[in-house]
Amino acid sequence: MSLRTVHAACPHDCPDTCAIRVTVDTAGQRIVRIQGDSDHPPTHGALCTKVSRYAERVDHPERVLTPLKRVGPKGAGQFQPVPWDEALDDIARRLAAIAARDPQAILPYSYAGTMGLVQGESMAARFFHRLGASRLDRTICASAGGQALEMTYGGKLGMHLEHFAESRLVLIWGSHSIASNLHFWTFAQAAKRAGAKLIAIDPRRTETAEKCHQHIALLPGTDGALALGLMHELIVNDWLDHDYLARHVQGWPELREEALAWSPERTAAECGITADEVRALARDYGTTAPAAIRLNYGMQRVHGGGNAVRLVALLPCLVGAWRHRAGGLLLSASGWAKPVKNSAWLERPDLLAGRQPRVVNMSTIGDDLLRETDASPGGFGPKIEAVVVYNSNPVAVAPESAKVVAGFRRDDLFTVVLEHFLTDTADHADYVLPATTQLEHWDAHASYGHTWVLINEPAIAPRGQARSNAEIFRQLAARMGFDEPCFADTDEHLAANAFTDAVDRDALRRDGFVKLAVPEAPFADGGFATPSGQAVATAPGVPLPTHVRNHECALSAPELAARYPLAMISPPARHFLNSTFVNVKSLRDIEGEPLVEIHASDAAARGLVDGQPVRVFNDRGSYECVARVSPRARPGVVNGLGVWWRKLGRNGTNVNQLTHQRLTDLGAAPSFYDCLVEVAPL
Ligand SMILES: Nc1nc2c(c(=O)[nH]1)N[C@H]1C(S)=C(S)[C@@H](COP(=O)(O)OP(=O)(O)OC[C@H]3O[C@@H](n4cnc5c(=O)[nH]c(N)nc54)[C@H](O)[C@@H]3O)O[C@H]1N2
Ligand SMILES: Nc1nc2c(c(=O)[nH]1)N[C@H]1C(S)=C(S)[C@@H](COP(=O)(O)OP(=O)(O)OC[C@H]3O[C@@H](n4cnc5c(=O)[nH]c(N)nc54)[C@H](O)[C@@H]3O)O[C@H]1N2
Ligand code: SF4
Ligand SMILES: [Mo]
Repeated sequence: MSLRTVHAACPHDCPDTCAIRVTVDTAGQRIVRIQGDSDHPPTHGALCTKVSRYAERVDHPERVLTPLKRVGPKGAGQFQPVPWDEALDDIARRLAAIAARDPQAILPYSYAGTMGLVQGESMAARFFHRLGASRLDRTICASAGGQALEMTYGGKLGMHLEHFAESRLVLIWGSHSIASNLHFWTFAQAAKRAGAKLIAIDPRRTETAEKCHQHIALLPGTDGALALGLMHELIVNDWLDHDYLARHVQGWPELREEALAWSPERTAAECGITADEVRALARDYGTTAPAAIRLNYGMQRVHGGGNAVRLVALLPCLVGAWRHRAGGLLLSASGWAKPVKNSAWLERPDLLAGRQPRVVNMSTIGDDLLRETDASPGGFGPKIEAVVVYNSNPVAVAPESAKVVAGFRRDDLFTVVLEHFLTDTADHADYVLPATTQLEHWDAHASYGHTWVLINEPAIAPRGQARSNAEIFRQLAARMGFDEPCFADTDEHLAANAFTDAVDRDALRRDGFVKLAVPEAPFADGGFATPSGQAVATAPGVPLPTHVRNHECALSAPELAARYPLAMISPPARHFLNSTFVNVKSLRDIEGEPLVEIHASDAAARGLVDGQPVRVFNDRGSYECVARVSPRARPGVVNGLGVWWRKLGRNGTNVNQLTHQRLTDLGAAPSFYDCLVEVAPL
């Protein structure tokens, strides 16, 4: 047996972006071992359960290994294999016919199935820019918090992951780290062993919250109020860093006025917690240094998510936490890599050649697939006639599934899906094209949870007839007659040049990863990336952040709450990654079956017992699953875990049957966790 070990990077939408070593038997193309790279400081050789079983995904018996053409009705998932040339010729012919009328009737739909710079938006972006297709606003996950960070700090910038180990107080705010940010949890544990206090702020009593010293179970969508209440206490007790505020915060006097309106009592009433919890949390935060906040995207999936992130992001400025490298905040670190990514070269927006195709928000795909042509000024524009999906599973993950499904079932919609598996979305395709996995292709990665960049070398040859996303778009480009030289760039060339010369390429190839040059304590002396160089509370054209209530809650929508009194959040399941891995049996067996966690008092009021099949419903639909009567749920809030594949669920639905398409205050993102429901026995 001849063994070879290559450097890889985990491609999944996870802040950890682990460095991986893959060992293969080159003769048999067998995957021998997949292990974390112990030399990589932020991820130190540990992989999560999902990816340590990656071979099960790559060599899954149900993997799509040939191009497939639809033979049954739309959505039935009935296909027959066809040769590559036949599929690509037909797809190019049909796209060209639509483009001849208006290329904007073609919509690319992609997200972070892989976070790779090559198999994400490189050749695909070149292709759609050259075509003049509609542009996709990629809002489904992080744009509310992202815009909030841009407004406050001037970019998606935050602490180094590794420095959390030295913090004395760690607020784990809207983050189930053990599930979704495992390597952060390792550093938080190190801090705990050294005497730090850990506090979780989360409506759900997660395994992470359980292992913290304290858990504050606020109502979903009330984080902005909590941040203001904390500021109130920091002000009245004078736990402020006046020098830092004066020099490095723009709009502090106005923010101070706003915060003084949020007494602990008012805050507690809004958040569904006690005034003493507010006071004690403020005391801990105001009197412990260095204090660090690990904020995660879960808390911004509500109407006021953007304002809430702005308010939480200002807290470290009030107490001067940024002065220490182990103080401050981390929501996303992706902005640190922005200057070293060759994005314009990878994606070539110049191929638009002055055209400005309309922009479609991926989070309202349900409504948008059902829209007719509206050519009036400011109108929707042409009806969507074709969708090309890659790195995403919108039928499962987008809000208000009933509409998404109806859209994808349109007989007059031409749908191409690049996939590894027959997902709920692939079932709706006219053509499914077999894509390679991370073990079979080149890529280059930055991270949103740490400050390193990584390379991914192919470990095995493509399985079956699979081709990389970039290769598929290269071949479509050739058939469409796009003859610009950039359409000849190979995957290896794209990966090798994904970063600027600021990244040491030899070291990247040799070690698999390189650390970015980011200051130890980036805002110790201000220096934010905003125009003023200060953290912004308010500035000309930038309104003061305030608490914005949920679209759907008892205070904002009392009539709706009378019919649907329970707030439902739908955070990630630990052994799935969004809808990825749901079809890997050993992982699905750990998760069991689709369920909703409900507090004993809410269960008793509805005559429900643990394990009972239930219907979770609202005006948008009904989702059948099992009730788990559990202290993980707080009164008034139910937790529908994970984005299951609809076809593996009880009645062919998942939680998104219940969610709506109303957007967040900033960033035009979905508000998945801002959703009222009722639960009844089935
Ligand atoms: N295992 C696993 N890991 C993942 C993912 C996955 O699906 N599975 N998803 C990945 C993706 S796409 C992302 S974007 C990242 C981050 O994804 P996040 O969605 O941030 O993931 P979590 O940290 O698991 O969950 C967020 C936590 O926020 C809590 N929460 C919900 N609503 C509120 C609220 O209003 N306020 C507060 N304070 N808390 C709230 C939830 O109960 C949950 O415990 O994780 C990534 N990592
Ligand atoms: N109710 C509810 N809904 C949610 C969330 C929630 O918390 N609650 N979370 C939201 C969040 S944070 C996000 S980020 C979105 C995620 O939504 P998506 O980005 O759609 O993520 P996945 O569901 O993981 O689907 C990714 C797909 O890409 C495929 N894929 C992976 N690698 C490749 C590749 O190299 N080539 C090709 N062609 N395909 C590949 C995988 O097989 C998988 O089917 O979901 C959102 N939806
Ligand atoms: S999913 Fe996250 S924790 Fe798991 S291997 Fe990938 S990057 Fe690491
Ligand atoms: Mo996400």
